[in-house]
Amino acid sequence: MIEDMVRTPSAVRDAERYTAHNYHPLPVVISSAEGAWLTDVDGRRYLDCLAGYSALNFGHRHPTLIRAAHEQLDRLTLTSRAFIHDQFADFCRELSALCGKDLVLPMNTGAEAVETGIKVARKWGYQVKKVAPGQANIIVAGGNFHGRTTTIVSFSTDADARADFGPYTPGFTVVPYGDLAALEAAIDENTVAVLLEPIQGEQGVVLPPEGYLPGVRRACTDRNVLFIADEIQSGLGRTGRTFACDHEGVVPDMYLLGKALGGGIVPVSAVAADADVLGVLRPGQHGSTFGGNPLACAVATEVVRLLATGEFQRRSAELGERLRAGLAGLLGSGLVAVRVRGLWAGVDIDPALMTGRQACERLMDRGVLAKDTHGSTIRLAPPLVITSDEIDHAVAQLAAVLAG
Ligand code: IF1
Repeated sequence: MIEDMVRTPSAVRDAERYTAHNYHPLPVVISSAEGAWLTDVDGRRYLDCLAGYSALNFGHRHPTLIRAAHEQLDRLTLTSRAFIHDQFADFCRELSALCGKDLVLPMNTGAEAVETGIKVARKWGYQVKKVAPGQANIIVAGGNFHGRTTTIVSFSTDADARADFGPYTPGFTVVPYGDLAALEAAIDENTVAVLLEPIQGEQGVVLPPEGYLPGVRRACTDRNVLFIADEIQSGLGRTGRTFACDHEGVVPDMYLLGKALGGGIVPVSAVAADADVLGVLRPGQHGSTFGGNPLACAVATEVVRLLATGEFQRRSAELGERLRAGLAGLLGSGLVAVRVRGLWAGVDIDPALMTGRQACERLMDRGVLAKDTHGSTIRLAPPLVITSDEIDHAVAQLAAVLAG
């Protein structure tokens, strides 16, 4: 059955028949990948401009990361939180140094990191800020995407992500993204945290207004509120800096990390914060079966070391300017708006021309894989190993699609 599915051109439809979540994937079945390139079951090659929603910042199968995984697979893959293993200390020490924070708490998926951040902020609120029991409130932004657990979708403003998953978790206040006055007005004695994506990915790479993030930082400091930055998609080199917050010199109280932290090999996420915040957790109060497992730590430590060189941040910044110039050249020729930071772009296509989905299907026919976010917006987020020629190639294919 599986063999048949993979071989036949209707493999995607067959896969959708046998799976519950409907991602409405593009009609392509990938069988191998290297660097910025994917190969499908029929041997066709595609330039990857989605990079696993930014989980593949270092490219497919980066040799350093694959080697680390192979070596660890031959030694130890899993213990438990009850027995520390020999990869754990390096991972926590080197990731905390990269973040400039005292402590790191490893989990697996981005949503688990977000849930952990919510739990830690609430516990900090009750034990440190002395918020009345059960009254902790967290401010979030409209247009947010932080994952798909029932608590996280409770504060989503996306009907598709939220509808019919109630009853919803209370304790969240939604304010318009980018509106500092609204955020300041929403803070009260029960506010324990502000949870934000520094750049909103799913909304179509929506950049914060100049000064917004520093303003949030100041408001949180002044009002004794934790600033939690969800850098699961925007972090780890994607925008040309280690963290998207770095562009405005903002240091949050807590970083939420995931996606690229696992090098495109294993799910790895983490919460990084100082001891006065993460220290509220005592043994037995939080954890997970696979969080911080030896294989995850071995790969993620090498990811941190790749980032510590600054090479990927530099590539993202320099090549991002080439991407920006290329896309700006299409404004008025099918594009109505372009938003770029590093190698991360959201482009709005003239809705009269086509939808984002249609654009992505036509790009696929031209050997470029990208993903629409909604309406006529598509996101371009190639692996940071992409070359300048490949960027020019991707832009040229988009130009051809827009020209019809
Ligand atoms: C899907 C979107 C992107 C994230 C941020 C937490 C998470 C994500 C900023 C949760 C995950 C993924 C999930 C995937 C598609 C993709 C996505 F389209 F959903 F919104 F990237 F923009 N914070 N984003 O972007 O991390 O639990 O998935 O590891 O669920 O459709 P996760």
